[in-house]
Amino acid sequence: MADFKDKVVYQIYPKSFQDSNGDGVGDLQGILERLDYLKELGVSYLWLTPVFPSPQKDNGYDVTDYCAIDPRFGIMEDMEKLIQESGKRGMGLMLDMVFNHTSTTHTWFQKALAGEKEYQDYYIFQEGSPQKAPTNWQSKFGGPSWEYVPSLGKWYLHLFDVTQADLNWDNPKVREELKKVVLFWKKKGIRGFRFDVVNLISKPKKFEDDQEGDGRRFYSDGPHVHEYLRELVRDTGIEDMVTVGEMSSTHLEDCIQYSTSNPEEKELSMCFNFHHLKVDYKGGDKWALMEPDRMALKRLFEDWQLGMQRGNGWNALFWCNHDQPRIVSRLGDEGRYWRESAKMLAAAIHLMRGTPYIYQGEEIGMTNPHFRQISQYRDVESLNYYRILLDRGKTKEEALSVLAARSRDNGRTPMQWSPEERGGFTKGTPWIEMADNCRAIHVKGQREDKDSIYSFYKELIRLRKEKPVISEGSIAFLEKENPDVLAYKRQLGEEELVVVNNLTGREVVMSVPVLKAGTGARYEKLLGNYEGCKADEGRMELRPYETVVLEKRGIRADAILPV
Ligand code: TEU
Repeated sequence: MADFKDKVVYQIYPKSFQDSNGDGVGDLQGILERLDYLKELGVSYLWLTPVFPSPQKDNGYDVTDYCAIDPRFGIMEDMEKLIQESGKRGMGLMLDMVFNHTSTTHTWFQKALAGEKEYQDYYIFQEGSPQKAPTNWQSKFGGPSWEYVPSLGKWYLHLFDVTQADLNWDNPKVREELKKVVLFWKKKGIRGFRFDVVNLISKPKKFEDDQEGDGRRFYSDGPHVHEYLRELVRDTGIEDMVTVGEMSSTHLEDCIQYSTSNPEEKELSMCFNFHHLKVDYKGGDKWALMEPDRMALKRLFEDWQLGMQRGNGWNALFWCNHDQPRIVSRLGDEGRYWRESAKMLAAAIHLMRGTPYIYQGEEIGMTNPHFRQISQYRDVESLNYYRILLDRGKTKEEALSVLAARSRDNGRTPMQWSPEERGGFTKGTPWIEMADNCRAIHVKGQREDKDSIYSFYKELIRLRKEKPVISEGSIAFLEKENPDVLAYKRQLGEEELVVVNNLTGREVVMSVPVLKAGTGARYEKLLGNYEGCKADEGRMELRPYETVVLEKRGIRADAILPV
């Protein structure tokens, strides 16, 4: 069994982490320079988003060659050194395997285009008239998900950009090719993998129009997905490595199956799902703004935490990644309670049942960059949707305000290392602008400060390693009907933690029955983001965005309440 329950994974978006050669693009040498910082933070695994050769239409998620390094990030020797140097510091590298699709510049696709039947079978080509796509499915980035190739008289499927052609996993040759890729990196000393949208790999036998939606119900957690994953894991012998699947529009029962600990049915160590990050999508539409629905957020956490516990599955816990706006801008407060809210959000996630992921910059409370012009955006999805929003009748200002809240570029601005110009990220011109607050929010200012967001994350990571109740304990939810508070109890034998989070910027009073005198238990504050803790007989007063973690210190006849 891979050990991942008491560990924390740190996600690096290499393009925006650290530039070493002044070209404005982060690189592998840059990551090497920052390994000591990551060691000090205490994380155990580093997940690198794709650094393989790519035309970068989708920032590396459009891969041309899975077994090489894109020159903009460095050379293979840099990767080998990174594996070695991370290992010396007790950290393992995880690579991002984009196996649902390749770039259309991949030789396989090029050969398919040149008419080689063998390679056409690597992808999902369908005969058809140029006037009518095989189905009405929509691409995740906007527009149709089929592209017509006149020279072949066929359409190919692309669930993402038109330059990202979906692979045909029903073809055993494709599965063999991808196993070779995993083995190549395993041999190099990679310690784990993140599999991109891996629950989309199995498409239905028959392609039909979706009368209700964009087609996703036909291919999300598709017909052979579990079988194909089991085969990949078995044939590459990665059962004992840390593996995480990114699951798009997934289902609980499937995630239980993906992450089951049963060795006979081994698929992955854990799953990302995104349901909790859609609670501010109006009518489920990412591009329609709405205040976050906190009750929905709580219910989703409850369903997934309790469901995965029941089924013995394992969650990847996260708020942020390179596709998401910054969480402090989204569910916290960028102003007065910036520090408090960033810490509360961290505690809320890190102390649940699962393995936490930290996305670069989250540990210092990085915010959205507040871009004001379309020229500041780089992401293909944002650029497409800007046009779509205008076509739908939005004004430029309206469309820009939607992007400022929802664009994936919100999470992609360069890491803020120091108050110098360009945040210590590069000596050149960054490929995407820095956030406007980069002189105020940076690693340098927080590293030595015991009260900083950074120090709080460090403490959460340390506690997880130290306390089995966090890594192994069971979870139960408290205060279920209160939309303002996310509260839960963790338990392992005699060990017990009560975690209480005020999700609002207001003072909130809540009842905590476990704290009632007469229950015989005694609790002490283990962690929080304010001085002390306002608790009284079975009742707590929470300050704006307050988080309090109480630890049971044993049973006493003269039970006293927390300090
Ligand atoms: O993302 C999958 C995915 O579906 C989303 O998170 C996507 O960004 C969202 O639907 C857009 O609204 C993964 C990668 O994380 C992402 O960066 C890639 O663009 C995508 O797959 C395609 O490889």
